[in-house]
Amino acid sequence: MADRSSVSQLFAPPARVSDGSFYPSHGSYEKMYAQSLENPEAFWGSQAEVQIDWFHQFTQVSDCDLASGMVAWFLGGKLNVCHNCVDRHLSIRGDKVAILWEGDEPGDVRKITYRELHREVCRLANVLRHNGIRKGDRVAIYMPMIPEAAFAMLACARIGAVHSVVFAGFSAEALRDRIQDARCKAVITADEGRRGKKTIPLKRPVDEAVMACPTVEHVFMVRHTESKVPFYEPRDIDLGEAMKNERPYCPVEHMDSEDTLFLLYTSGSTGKPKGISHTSAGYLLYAMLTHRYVFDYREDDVFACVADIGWITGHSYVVYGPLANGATTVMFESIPTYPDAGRYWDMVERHRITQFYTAPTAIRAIARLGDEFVKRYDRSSLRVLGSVGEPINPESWNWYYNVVGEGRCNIVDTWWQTETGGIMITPLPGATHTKPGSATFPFFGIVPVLLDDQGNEIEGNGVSGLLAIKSPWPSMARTIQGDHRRFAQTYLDPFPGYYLTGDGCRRDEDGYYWITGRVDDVINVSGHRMGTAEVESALVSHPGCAEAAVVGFPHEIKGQGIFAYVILKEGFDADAELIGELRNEVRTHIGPIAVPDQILITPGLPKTRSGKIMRRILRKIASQETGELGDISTLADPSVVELLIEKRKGL
Ligand code: 6R9
Repeated sequence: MADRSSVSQLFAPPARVSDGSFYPSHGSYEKMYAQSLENPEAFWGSQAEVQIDWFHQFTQVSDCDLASGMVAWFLGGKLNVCHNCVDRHLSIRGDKVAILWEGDEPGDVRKITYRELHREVCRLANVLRHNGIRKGDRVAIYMPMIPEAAFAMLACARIGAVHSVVFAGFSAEALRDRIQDARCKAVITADEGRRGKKTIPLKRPVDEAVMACPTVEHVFMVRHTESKVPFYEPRDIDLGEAMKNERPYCPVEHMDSEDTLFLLYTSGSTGKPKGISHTSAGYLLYAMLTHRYVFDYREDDVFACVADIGWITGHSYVVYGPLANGATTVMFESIPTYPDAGRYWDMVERHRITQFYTAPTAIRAIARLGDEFVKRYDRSSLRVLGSVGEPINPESWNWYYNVVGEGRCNIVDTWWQTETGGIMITPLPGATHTKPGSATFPFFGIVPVLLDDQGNEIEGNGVSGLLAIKSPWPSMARTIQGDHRRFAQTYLDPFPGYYLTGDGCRRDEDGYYWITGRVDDVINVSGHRMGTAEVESALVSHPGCAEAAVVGFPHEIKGQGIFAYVILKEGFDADAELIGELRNEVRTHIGPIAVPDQILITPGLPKTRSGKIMRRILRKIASQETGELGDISTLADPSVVELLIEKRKGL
C-alpha cells in the first residue's frame, strides 16, 4: 500500500473540543499513557475501583500470561454488569433518558428513562427466570434494532445468563450453527424487523433454525411489526404479554469478575465462525473508559453509535459503554439512506446528538449523494465524529471533517476488533493531532508492536509489520467458545508473548499507526468480517460447483467486495441462472452480506504443484492489478492465469 502518511495533513484538535475535554493536550495524554504502562496494576486497579460498583472488591488486579493463554482480571471481585449499567444510576439519573430509539420512519421515537429501563429489564429477566433460564445458560438474541434487544442483553446479564447476539441479517442456517455451537437454551427474537421500509423476517428463520437445535426450550418473541407469523405454543412465548405478568423488580445475580458476559461469533480464516468469549469486569471497565475518553463523553451529551447490536461495536458503544456511564444512547433501527441520504443529520438535528459514530462504508455511501443532504440540517450540537470497522480513506475523512463537522469536530478513527472488546488505537478529542486515515495512537494501557514474519519486534518509526499487542488488557477475549486451543493457536501461539491481531500496520515517521488491512483470509465487507473459507464452503454446497476460491477486491462503497472464482462440475452450464443459484446458495448459508459481487466461472485455478491455490494471484486478477503478478513460475499450469485475466476483463 502507498504511504499515505507522507502526504497527509496534520489537524490540530478544534478549539471547541479542546476547551472542555478531559485531556486538553497531547502532553497530558502522553503522561497518562506513560503512567498506564509504568505500573499497569496500579493504573487498572484504581480505575476499576472508581468506575465499577462492586458487590465485593477484587483482591488481585490481574493474573495474565499471554504465552500460555492465561488472562484474568480483577480476581475475586463480585459485580453485576446490568446493575452497573442500570440500577446504580437510578438514584441520580432515574428520569434521564437512557435509550433514545429512532425507528425506521423518521420521527418514530421512543424515549426510555433509566427508571423505565430498570423496570423493563427486570420484567424481561423475570420472564427468563420463570422459564428456566439460570446463571451460565446461553441465550441467543436475533433481534432488530429495537429497545427490547438492549433489554434482552441486560436481562441476561442481570441473571447471569450468557447472551449470544446473532446479527439479524444472518440466514437461518448461520443462526442454527451459532445456536448449536453455544448450546443455547432459548432464543429471543421478534416477528420481523424493518429497515428502509423493507421487512426482515425474523421469527420464520428462527423456526427453521431451531428445528435442528434440541437444546432450545423456548423462543421468546417480541411483536414489533405485528404481522402474522407462525407461533408454536408452548415452545413460543409472546414476550410482551409475558412481561406484563412479571413484577418490575428482579434481584441481580452476583457474578465473578471472570464469569462470561457474552459470546459473539465472528469470522476467522477457517470455515467455522468463532464464538468470541468476553467476561464481566474487564470488559465493562474497558468499554466504559473508552466510551468516556475516546468520545469525550459528558453528562448532558446525546451519544449516537449507529452500529447494529449484532456486531461488537453495538455491544460496546450502543449498550454497555454508554449505559455504564449513565449516558443517553441512541438506538437506530433504519439505514443511512432512508428516506434519503440526510437521515443521519436529520437525527442529529432533532435529537441534538453530540457524538456520532459510524463506519466508513456508510460515509462513502452518503457522501457520493451530495453535500446538500448534510447542509440541510443543523449539526451544531456535534462535537466528536467517530469511524470504525475498516480503514477510512482520506477523502472520506476530509468529507466527514469538513462537510459534516464543519471543521469544528474531532474525528476519531478507532481501530479495534471483536476480540479486543473495546477501542485500542484512536485519537483522543482535544489531545491528539490527527492525520486523515491514521488511527493515530494507542489507548491507555495498550502496547501495540509491529512484528516481522519471524516474530521480531520492528523498532523505530517509518516501519511496517504485523500488528500485535504486547501486554494483556482488561477487555481482551478470554477464549473461543468450546475451543480454547483454537484461541491459543489463532492469537497467542504464533508469536509467544503477543496477541496477534491479523492486521497489517505501518508506524510512520511521527509514530502514528496506520492500519493497512487484514493479512489473513478475512475480507472486510462494509466493515463486516467475512471469512473467505465460509463463502467458499457455501458455494461448493451447490451441486454444480466443483471448487470455489474467494478473495476480496477494492469496492467503492463497501471498501472490499467479494470476488468468487468457481469451477463447475461436468454437465453444468455457466449461464445467468446458475450464477443466480450460486448467489442464492451463499444467501441461504450465510446471509445477504456474504453474497459475492462478482462470480467468475473458470475451468481451472492457479495452483502450486503441491495443489495450493495461489490466492495472491487471484487477488491481483480480481483487483485488475495484473501488471505486477510476481513470480508465477511455481504454478502447475501458468496458462490459466492468462485465461483468468481475459475473463476478468469481460465481467
Ligand atoms: C470493531 C470491529 C475487526 C477488523 C480489524 C480491522 C478492521 C476495524 C478499523 C479497522 C482500520 C479502523 N478495522 N476498525 N481497520 N481502521 N479504524 O470492526 O470489529 O468486526 O471484529 O473487525 O476490522 O481489520 O481487524 P470486527
